[in-house]
Amino acid sequence: MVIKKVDLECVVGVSTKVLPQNGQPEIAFAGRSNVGKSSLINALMNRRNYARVSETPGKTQTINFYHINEEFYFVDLPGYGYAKVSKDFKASWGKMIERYLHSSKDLRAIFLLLDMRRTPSPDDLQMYDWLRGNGYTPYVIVTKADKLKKTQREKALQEIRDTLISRAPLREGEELIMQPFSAKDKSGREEIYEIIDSLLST
Ligand SMILES: Nc1nc2c(ncn2[C@@H]2O[C@H](COP(=O)(O)OP(=O)(O)OP(=O)(O)O)[C@@H](O)[C@H]2O)c(=O)[nH]1
Ligand SMILES: [Mg+2]
Repeated sequence: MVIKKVDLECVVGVSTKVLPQNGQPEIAFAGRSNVGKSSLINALMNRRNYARVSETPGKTQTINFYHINEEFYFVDLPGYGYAKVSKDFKASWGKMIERYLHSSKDLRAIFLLLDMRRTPSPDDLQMYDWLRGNGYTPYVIVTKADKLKKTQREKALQEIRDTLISRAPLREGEELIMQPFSAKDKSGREEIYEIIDSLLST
C-alpha cells in the first residue's frame, strides 16, 4: 500500500441531511474520544496533521471522508464517550454515527480503536457488540503502544482480548484481529497497510 493522493472530500455534521454515496470502499475508524483515530489516519496517510489531532478530547465532531488514491475512503468518526458535550448534542452525535454505519453501502470494514492502557469501556463494548452483531469482522487496533513498556504490552493485549472474547464466543472461522499501533514511532503501520490491502482486494 502506497498512499499517493489524499483529499478531504466530504464532511458530514449533525445537521447534514444527505450522506455521501461514494461508490468506492470505505474503511471507518471508530473509538472513544482521544483514543487516536485521527492520529492513526494521519500516520497511514503520511501527513502530520491533515486529520486534526488534539489533546482535548472531542476534536473530531464531524464525519470526515478522506479520499485515498482516488480508490477508497478513510472515514474518521467522532469519538464517543466525551463527557463535556451536552446531552442533546451527544444524542444527535450518536445518531449521526449510527445513521452512517447503518446506511453506508460502501462500508467495507470498521477498525475499532482501543487504548492499550485501558480496560475497554461500556461504550467500547457496545461498539464491539454492534460490529459483531452486524456481521463485521472485528479489526481492533490497540493504540498508544509506545506508552507501555515492551514487557507490559503482552499482558495488556491479553486482558483486552479476554474482555472482548468474554462478550460472546467467536463463531466458527471467525477471528479477532488485534493489531498494536503507535502513532509516535509508527510501529504496527505496515501490518495495518497489509490489512487494508487485503480488505481492498476482496
Ligand atoms: N504517545 C502517543 N500519543 C498518541 C498516540 N495516538 C494519539 N496520541 C495522542 O492522543 C491525543 C488524541 O489523539 P487524536 O488522534 O486526536 O484522537 P481521536 O481519537 O481522533 O479523538 P477525537 O477526535 O476527540 O475523537 C493527541 O494528543 C495525540 O497526539 C500514540 O500512538 N502514542
Ligand atoms: Mg479525531
